[in-house]
Amino acid sequence: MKLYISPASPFARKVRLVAHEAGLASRVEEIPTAVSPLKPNADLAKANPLMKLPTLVTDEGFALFDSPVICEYLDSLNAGRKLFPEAGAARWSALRQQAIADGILDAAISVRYQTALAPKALQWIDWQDGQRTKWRQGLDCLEADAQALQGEPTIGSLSVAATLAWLDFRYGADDWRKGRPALSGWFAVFSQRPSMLATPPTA
Ligand SMILES: N[C@@H](CCC(=O)N[C@@H](CS)C(=O)NCC(=O)O)C(=O)O
Repeated sequence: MKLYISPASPFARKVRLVAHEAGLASRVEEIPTAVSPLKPNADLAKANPLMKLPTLVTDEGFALFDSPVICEYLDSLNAGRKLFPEAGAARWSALRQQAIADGILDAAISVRYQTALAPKALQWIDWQDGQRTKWRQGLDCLEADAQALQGEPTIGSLSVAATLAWLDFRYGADDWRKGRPALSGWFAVFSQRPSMLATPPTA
């Protein structure tokens, strides 16, 4: 399988974490790929018309995206304990955690694109503040329900870990830990997992 990634991408990291936790890392060839909303990547477009990372091309040559779909595909090949709980409350809790983690990233990355790529005259501060509210409230929601992250890893906790690590990487000065002791305590322990140590974000 070929996995198109950027070493800085938190969505790609989520997939890489799943590959490690599912015992599939050796079957996934990581292909560093440059993307930007301002520079179409014609090569990546052959596999993913949205030109986003991560994109997975299976051994059969079928291209999969976006990260929740890729993660579920990898888990379907997982011979061990499943990372997507199969049914019931555990499943909906893990999928909800993934949705919150991905939503925080959608908000934070859109702000980063605007602050890093848009000219000063096009900075829309009220809109950025609105996105920051979404990501702050998402973190508060994870803090309130941090107990649900405990236990063996799932797609939910792996998504949350990829998101928190990226916030440290890109928005370290914002200090998401402040006022969130349960979430930061959980993350300190989870960060020591071999899958986390094997996939640090790099610029
Ligand atoms: N919902 C997508 C989001 C993927 C995404 O936004 N990836 C970023 C990199 S972290 C990207 O490819 N950006 C390039 C672009 O927006 O053109 C997923 O879960 O995979």
